[in-house]
Amino acid sequence: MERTLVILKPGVLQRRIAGEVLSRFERKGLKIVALRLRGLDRATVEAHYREHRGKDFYEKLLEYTLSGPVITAILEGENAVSLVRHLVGPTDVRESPPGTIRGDYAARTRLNIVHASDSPASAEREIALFFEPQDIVEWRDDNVSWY
Ligand code: FUP
Repeated sequence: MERTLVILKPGVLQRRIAGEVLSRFERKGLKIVALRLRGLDRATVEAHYREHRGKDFYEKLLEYTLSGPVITAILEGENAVSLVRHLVGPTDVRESPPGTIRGDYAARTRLNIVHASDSPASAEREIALFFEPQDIVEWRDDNVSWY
């Protein structure tokens, strides 16, 4: 089963919408297999966003991501990476349709409230960056065939 990493960025806790955002992933049928509330350190965020180093929005992106606690989660399911990206919506909030998380909750791209891995390879790298193997809880669905 595929896994993906999501980060509910500081605005989510500030706005008290963590439950609502997590609920969207759960309602779709994605399974939470790791979940943690924490502040991130700069080195981890720099490693996470290394592809954006040097871009004009980079420092502001780091500043926002480090501005308060976040929730990191690993979600599991068939095609979890692309399912979660669809629920999250496009990076540019002007393009994010209503019904997506960014479409419904984010008015600025820099503050687009959630991160979700963009490929299975990124998911693997990001999961290893934010979680230890023992943080992941494997659990079975009993008699639930629609997920
Ligand atoms: P995504 O994978 O959708 O999170 O998008 P990117 O990895 O391209 O961007 C990471 C973060 O950089 C976004 F969540 C917000 C920020 N960003 C900007 O602030 N401006 C941009 O033009 C592009 C991204």
